[in-house]
Amino acid sequence: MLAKTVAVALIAAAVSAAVPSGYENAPNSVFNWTHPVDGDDAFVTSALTMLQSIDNSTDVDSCEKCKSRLLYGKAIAISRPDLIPTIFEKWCLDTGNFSAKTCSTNYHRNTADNSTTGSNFADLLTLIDPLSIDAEYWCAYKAGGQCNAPELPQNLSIAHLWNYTKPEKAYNVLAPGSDIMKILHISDFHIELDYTVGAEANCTASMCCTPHSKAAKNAVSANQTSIDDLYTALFKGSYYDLDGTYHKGEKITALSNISVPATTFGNYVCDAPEVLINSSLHSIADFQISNNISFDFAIFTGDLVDHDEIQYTSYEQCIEAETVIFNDIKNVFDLIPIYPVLGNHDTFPYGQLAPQKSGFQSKFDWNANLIADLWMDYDWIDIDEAQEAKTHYTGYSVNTKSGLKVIAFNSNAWYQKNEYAYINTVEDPDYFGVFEFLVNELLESESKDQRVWIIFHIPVSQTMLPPQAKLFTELVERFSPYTIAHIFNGHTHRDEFQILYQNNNGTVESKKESELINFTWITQAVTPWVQNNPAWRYYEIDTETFQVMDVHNYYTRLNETFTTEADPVWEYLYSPRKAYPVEWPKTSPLNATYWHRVYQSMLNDVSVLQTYEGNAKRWSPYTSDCAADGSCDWDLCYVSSFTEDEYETCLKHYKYVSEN
Ligand SMILES: *[C@@H]1O[C@H](CO)[C@@H](O)[C@H](O)[C@H]1NC(C)=O
Ligand SMILES: *[C@@H]1O[C@H](CO)[C@@H](O)[C@H](O)[C@H]1NC(C)=O
Ligand SMILES: *[C@@H]1O[C@H](CO)[C@@H](O)[C@H](O)[C@H]1NC(C)=O
Ligand SMILES: *[C@@H]1O[C@H](CO)[C@@H](O)[C@H](O)[C@H]1NC(C)=O
Ligand SMILES: *[C@@H]1O[C@H](CO)[C@@H](O)[C@H](O)[C@H]1NC(C)=O
Ligand SMILES: *[C@@H]1O[C@H](CO)[C@@H](O)[C@H](O)[C@H]1NC(C)=O
Ligand SMILES: *[C@@H]1O[C@H](CO)[C@@H](O)[C@H](O)[C@H]1NC(C)=O
Ligand SMILES: *[C@@H]1O[C@H](CO)[C@@H](O)[C@H](O)[C@H]1NC(C)=O
Ligand SMILES: *[C@@H]1O[C@H](CO)[C@@H](O)[C@H](O)[C@H]1NC(C)=O
Ligand SMILES: *[C@@H]1O[C@H](CO)[C@@H](O)[C@H](O)[C@H]1NC(C)=O
Ligand SMILES: *[C@@H]1O[C@H](CO)[C@@H](O)[C@H](O)[C@H]1NC(C)=O
Ligand SMILES: *[C@H]1O[C@H](CO)[C@@H](O)[C@H](O)[C@H]1NC(C)=O
Repeated sequence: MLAKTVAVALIAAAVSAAVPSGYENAPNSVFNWTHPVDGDDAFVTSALTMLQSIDNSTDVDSCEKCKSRLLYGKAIAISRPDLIPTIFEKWCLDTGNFSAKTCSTNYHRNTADNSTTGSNFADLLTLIDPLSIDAEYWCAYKAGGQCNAPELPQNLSIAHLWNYTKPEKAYNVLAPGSDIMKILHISDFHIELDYTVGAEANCTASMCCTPHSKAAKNAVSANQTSIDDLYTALFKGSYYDLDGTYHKGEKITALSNISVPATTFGNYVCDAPEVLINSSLHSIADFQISNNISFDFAIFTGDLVDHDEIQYTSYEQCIEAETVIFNDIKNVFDLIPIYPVLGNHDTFPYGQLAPQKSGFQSKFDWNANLIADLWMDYDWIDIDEAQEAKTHYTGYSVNTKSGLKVIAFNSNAWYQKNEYAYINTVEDPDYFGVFEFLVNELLESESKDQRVWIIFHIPVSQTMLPPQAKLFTELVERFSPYTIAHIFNGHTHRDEFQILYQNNNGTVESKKESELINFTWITQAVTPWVQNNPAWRYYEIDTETFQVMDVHNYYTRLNETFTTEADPVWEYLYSPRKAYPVEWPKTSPLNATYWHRVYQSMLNDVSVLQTYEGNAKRWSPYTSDCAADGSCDWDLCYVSSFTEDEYETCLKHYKYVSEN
């Protein structure tokens, strides 16, 4: 409920208006307010006074204030959504609590030049129910924790989508056959389009390795000569030709006043220059040639656009990043089909995606149309699948030649940074229609005894809204082990896995081998951002059950490219079967049981934990020393949790490091 002081302030400005249906009982009729008639300036001033009154009130907590702002914002948005960005950006600045950058990112009206989301916020206000749990979720995740995350309603379910009964056969665990196919998994390229050889790579408060990198304070080191010796690979304009031959560019000297110059192939605090992306792609092509194999297909789990600041992230650059990378992939892999998904960066503005039901979907059609057509042009998906992708926010399903079905969806639908994800989170938790799409695909496959892989960018545990995370796990449980063979994610840039248990209450004791449901693969990135070596992997897949029998990881040591004239050397990193001390028959798949035992081994032996953490970062120079300071212990909670709630519970309440 609105506190009295706030409500009084709201009433003070009331003139008269129709109350939208459903809000008849809103506190003191907040909707009984229309803008002053003497122009927009007066409207804005009046609105700011109202927001100020909310801030000034002393007997309400930050959560109530945040919800009041949404309620009041909605009252404005009903009649003047166009003024929302102006009002809220000004309010944000006036509070003195937020940087100009934060206020601009969150509230400045949308333009094609900068990735600001004020117009998306206005869209949200017109649709959100500010008296519902949605407002609490918004205030928790979009407004920096002004509310605590609300209690997850226990009765959430999407079981009606599959007619409640799980058929007997769907409990069957299938045994692998004897043939293998090889599938490539690549992810998170994050091309830095304005990567500049010689620019500052030791920068503050900006993206490094760009013309706009802000140099670190006192950046020029006392021993500049030694720094120059450490970073000599300054070849501007280097590239690979279509045959994969590397052409070294012109040697330059670093700009003056640079403490650490950005070298040809990248730096650990920068996103990937295109030449690094092509180096990774050609290393894969070379691998196929030297081993005389061809991948049957590849999956790409998202993120093409870089992490640059909003004023350097434009609509044009989003399109350029998407088209440049898919074009590079097509050039190198030619006839090998790639099944991609888009990531949280692959949209404009950042992280946004509107449901069709919302009426705002047309703001994002350009992306779905561009991407679906591009994938179709490259022969990765056919015209029907492209049509499906256009209507499902670039989600689609493909029946591969091998008989496996790959289902891809756009995880921005449930992303905590997406304004549109806060509409009907609980009332209509499938507001995007993604669950219905997934379930229909899975039911169809189940009825045909077909196996399925599900691919999406953001793992369930990473900033997925809790109601949708819960429903997704319900779905995974329903369709495991018979239909869902595997789940693949990217996003974290680390090489990780996460296990789903039946009754996980965060304690080590509750994570029982007898209660395994499934797990997800999270793959490495090609971008070195932040502090990782670039990497890719391929799987050995059983051609009967489409389970992973082994996985082979390749990487390059980026620091070795800092001084060399040559292009990166890509090397074999590891296979879990050899790296982890878990007895596992060659004929058994790397399934949830296998990963549960790897987890147990990490729990009991810090050297195994170290192996995991090193592999997660591909042994970059920034790899933690796990034995030294317990700095890897969080991994133990992380790998044994599937949702953010499970992970937080594990971290907060329970001892997760074993006694011995
Ligand atoms: C709106 O405000 C006017 C003037 O204060 C009042 O007469 C009217 O009853 C209010 N309407 C509602 C729905 O609260
Ligand atoms: C809110 O408080 C500030 C600082 O005390 C004051 O300047 C401002 O007039 C107040 N605004 C309202 C609407 O009460
Ligand atoms: C601004 O910061 C002050 C001091 O921390 C806090 O009391 C106030 O609630 C904040 N206001 C907003 C709108 O965040
Ligand atoms: C779920 O519980 C909430 C109260 O926590 C209730 O309002 C809602 O109607 C319930 N929904 C269903 C589908 O039972
Ligand atoms: C529900 O599923 C059962 C078992 O699969 C099936 O026999 C029944 O016809 C289904 N009912 C509906 C309404 O789809
Ligand atoms: C990077 O910048 C920091 C200041 O932020 C400075 O202390 C450090 O020496 C710089 N590193 C190098 C290698 O110059
Ligand atoms: C400069 O760095 C080089 C290489 O690390 C080192 O050998 C040398 O002693 C350093 N000189 C000074 C003055 O620190
Ligand atoms: C938008 O981007 C342009 C060009 O980079 C910049 O000049 C302008 O200040 C930015 N506007 C905002 C509101 O950030
Ligand atoms: C968690 O689950 C374990 C095993 O299932 C049980 O022994 C323990 O009491 C539970 N703890 C809590 C706090 O629920
Ligand atoms: C994993 O595979 C082993 C051996 O094939 C099997 O015994 C086990 O039940 C499987 N685990 C799960 C969770 O399906
Ligand atoms: C690169 O980093 C690794 C890991 O820290 C280190 O072992 C290796 O010596 C470094 N190579 C160079 C050339 O600095
Ligand atoms: C999920 O994963 C495995 C593959 O490792 C698959 O065979 C099975 O169908 C699913 N269920 C379990 C319990 O692992």
